[in-house]
Parts: sequence; C-alpha cells; structure tokens
Amino acid sequence: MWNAGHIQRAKKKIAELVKAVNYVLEVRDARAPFATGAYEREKLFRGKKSVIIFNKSDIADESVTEKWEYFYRSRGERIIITKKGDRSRKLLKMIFGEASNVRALIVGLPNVGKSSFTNRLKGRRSTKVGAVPGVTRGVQWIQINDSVRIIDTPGILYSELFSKELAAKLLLVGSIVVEKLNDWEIQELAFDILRRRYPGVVKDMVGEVSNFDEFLEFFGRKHGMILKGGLVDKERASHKFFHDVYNGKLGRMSFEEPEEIFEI
Ligand SMILES: Nc1nc2c(ncn2[C@@H]2O[C@H](COP(=O)(O)OP(=O)(O)O)[C@@H](O)[C@H]2O)c(=O)[nH]1
Ligand SMILES: [Mg+2]
Repeated sequence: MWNAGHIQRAKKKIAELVKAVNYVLEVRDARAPFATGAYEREKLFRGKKSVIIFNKSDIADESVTEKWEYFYRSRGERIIITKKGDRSRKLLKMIFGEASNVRALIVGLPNVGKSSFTNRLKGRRSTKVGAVPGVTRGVQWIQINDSVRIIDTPGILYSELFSKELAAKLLLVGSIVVEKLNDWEIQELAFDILRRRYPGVVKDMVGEVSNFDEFLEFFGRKHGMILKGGLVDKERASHKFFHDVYNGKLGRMSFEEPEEIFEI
C-alpha cells in the first residue's frame, strides 16, 4: 500500500506542477467523492482556481451523486460531473466557460480516471506546444484551443490513510488495488460497506452469507475457482470480486453519502 515516502514525493511533485498553472482540476471517483478527495487540498491548491471533477458517474448511484453535488456546491466548490464518452467541447465549456489564458493541471488519486479524463478533454485537435518551464524534464503543454492549455501528465495524489474505513472505500473504487493490499481486515470492511448499502446485490450473487469469508466460498465456487484438493481459491475469488466492483460490473453503486461524514 502507500507509504510515507510515496506521499511525500507525490506532494513535492504536485507542488512543482501547480506552480505552472492557474487552474487545478481535481478528479475524484463519483462513487466515493469524499474518500477520493485530495488531502490538504486547500494548502496544495492555494491561489488557484480549483474544480472538482466527479468522474465515472456512469457507474455511480445517480441519486447519491446529486447529494454530493449539492453538498459541495453549497460549500462554494465548483463541481463538474463526467463520464466515459463525454465530449471535449461540452466539457471545456462547462469547466472554463469563456475564460481565456487557461493553464490547467489535472490531479487525483490513482485510478480515478485522470488519464481518461485528460484524453476526453483533449479531443482530437489538440497539439503539444513545448516543455513546461521550471518542472521536471519531459512534461509538456498541450494546447486544446485558443484559450486552454493543459499539462500532459496528471499529478498523482496519495491520501493520508487515516482510517481503515477510508482505505476500504479506496479499495472499493480501485484506487487501492486488491493485489497490492495484504490486509484482510480492509477487504472485509469493504465488503461490509458494499453489503450494507446494497444487500440485494450480494444476495443475488450468492444468497444469504454471514461474512466475507463465506461470501468468497460461494462466489469462488460459482466461478469455478477451485484449487487442487477441492478447496476454493479465495484469493482469486476476492480479486475477481473487487475488480467487478471497480469496473461497475455489479451495477451502479456509491459507497458514501455526505450525511454519513458531515453534520448537515
Ligand atoms: N465506467 C467508467 N470507467 C472509467 C471512466 N474513466 C476512467 N475509467 C476507467 O478507470 C480505470 C482507470 O482510469 P485511468 O484514466 O487510467 O486512471 P488514472 O490512474 O487516474 O489515470 C480505467 O480502467 C478506465 O477505463 C468513466 O468515466 N467511467
Ligand atoms: Mg493514468
């Protein structure tokens, strides 16, 4: 999982990139828009126009996304909701309106869709227009139209994992990848969060089960994940389960709501 070294290096890198821009587009996963938020964002993005992008809205629970949108807007944040397939022109208009001389940086946690969103925004007519001065070699400006340019490499943020609950939500959206996590407790917690919100989905897959271990027993068997000797390969089963969740294969889901986290 992420360690202090990771986090420190990433922060330094972001601070360097932020200096070159006047806009920061913070991509989050719409299924967990608080958990995937930048830690210490006020400090990191100080003095910049910032926009929060709820990505993967196609696989989030629409009514929950609306709650988050309302919640953040009422706190004065700019929110843009997007998904696979959105067109560059529409996005540019929504995000930047008539602004000119836009220089933007895209940031976010691993796997929230920074690269996908960058490509979506770029559209087809954008061109590389040279190195970004003052930052690590190889980082380029991409000119999208007369008024907007973006940095070609998104900045990666790592959250300070201050609770198991937070880590579990990041596991559910694939920002922490199950293969890299040797923590059974967080997997169990993630399963419990999902089941608490969507009991019917779990029941439809395996019937009534009392815990994650039992779930994997049924889920693994159902998918033919049997080891020599007839035992279920629970590790493989768990990997498949979480990948199905990441990709929205179990249907549209959201893993947190504003009123569970904030007093409103
Ligand atoms: N359903 C859905 N999947 C998305 C969306 N945006 C990105 N993804 C998927 O999420 C995964 C991570 O995306 P990527 O752009 O590589 O994330 P990055 O690590 O933040 O750059 C990939 O499998 C993408 O296909 C979206 O809007 N909807
Ligand atoms: Mg990427």
